[in-house]
Amino acid sequence: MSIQRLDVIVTSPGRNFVTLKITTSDGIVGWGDGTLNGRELAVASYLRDHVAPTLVGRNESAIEQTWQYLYRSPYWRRGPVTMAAVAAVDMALWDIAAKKAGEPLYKLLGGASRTGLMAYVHASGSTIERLNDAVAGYVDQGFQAVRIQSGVPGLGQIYGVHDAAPGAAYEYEPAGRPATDGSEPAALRPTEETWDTAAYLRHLPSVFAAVREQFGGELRLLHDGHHRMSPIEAAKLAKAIEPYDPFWLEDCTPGEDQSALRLVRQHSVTPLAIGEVFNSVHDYQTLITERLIDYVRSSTTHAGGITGLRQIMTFAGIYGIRSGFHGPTDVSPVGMAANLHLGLAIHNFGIQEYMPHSATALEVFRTSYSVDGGMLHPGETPGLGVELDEQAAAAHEYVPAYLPVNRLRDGSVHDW
Ligand code: EZ4
Ligand code: CO
Repeated sequence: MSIQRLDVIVTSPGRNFVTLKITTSDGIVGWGDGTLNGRELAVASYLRDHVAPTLVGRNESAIEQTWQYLYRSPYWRRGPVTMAAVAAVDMALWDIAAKKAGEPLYKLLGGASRTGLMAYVHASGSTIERLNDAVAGYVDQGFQAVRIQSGVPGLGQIYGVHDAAPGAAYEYEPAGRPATDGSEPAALRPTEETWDTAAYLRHLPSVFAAVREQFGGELRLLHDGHHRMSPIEAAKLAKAIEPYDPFWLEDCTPGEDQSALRLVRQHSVTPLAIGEVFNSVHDYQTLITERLIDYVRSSTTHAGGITGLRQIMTFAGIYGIRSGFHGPTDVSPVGMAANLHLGLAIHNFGIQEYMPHSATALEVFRTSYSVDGGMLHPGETPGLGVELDEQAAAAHEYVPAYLPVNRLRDGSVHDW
């Protein structure tokens, strides 16, 4: 048996997704997610032009060997485009292997280490009152962990903050269809947001205080700093929110500066999570060996698939570091399912981010994972348990969409 065909499907049911379909000579189909928010077509070309031609005729069951081949043979290692492409192939091959075995994928990864995966969801509001309303909606649904993001007085729209109608799903999509800049022919530009770290640092402790006041001590509260602070600013924030017992502070500094977290650790016991923009175990070397983080934020989609993320989690496990896999809507349902199977199997699972996909996206991707009482489960369907409906996918053409640009008040570009 061998790999017979690889097809790359770019579809945009409300947002863009890159999906790889691998078909074997005996007609089994495997699906992989290679979505890279704002750079989707780069991954699609990498797969179509550089990967697909080299894989036809290879043994589809040689998953580890194929991973190493795609990682080492191009000479140019790592990087988000490469590793999203590797991820797509890796997931599709694991999907095929599990379908051939007639088992849900987690059983091939060592079987279930737990009965379900604790999820955290996104609550946000332009004001503390609106944020608390959003948190209350999730608590009513049985969620035990909530990420809290709020507006900052004096700033307008900021990343990750959206006022949902009471009781409605959080359908905020950070990648917006770009505005045209008025030129002819029209040039597309990401939208722009204004940022002020001092204003944010002054405000955020009061947000934690208000949510704790309303919901008590048991609810797990998370917060995402979106890479916006310098090391000393991050230390200040980590220390300031410590009395409110945060579950974690995410991306307090730009992740690529690994030693920055030494300074944060010196000042605070607030647990730290980082890694959604990382793509290999090497990005974590200092963070893990020096125990500078508590949670790994990578997803299968951006870290070389199940094989790549499993390497990271094995390494992290030796240091007692747990998973907090990235699960935004720009990880497709295929990537989400891969996260869930891996999370169910590994010993050092921590928590799983859960941002539900839109109804339109779920008409294209048919899923069998579930959420119940705040717990996720990948389901018992053989393989990953997600199938893409190609006819439905074809109805949604790619639309350019980019994450916003973050600027300080003086117009300079800021980390975000
Ligand atoms: O900014 O997935 O923790 N989640 C996040 C996300 C990321 C987007 C980037 O594509 O920070 O909203
Ligand atoms: Co984040």
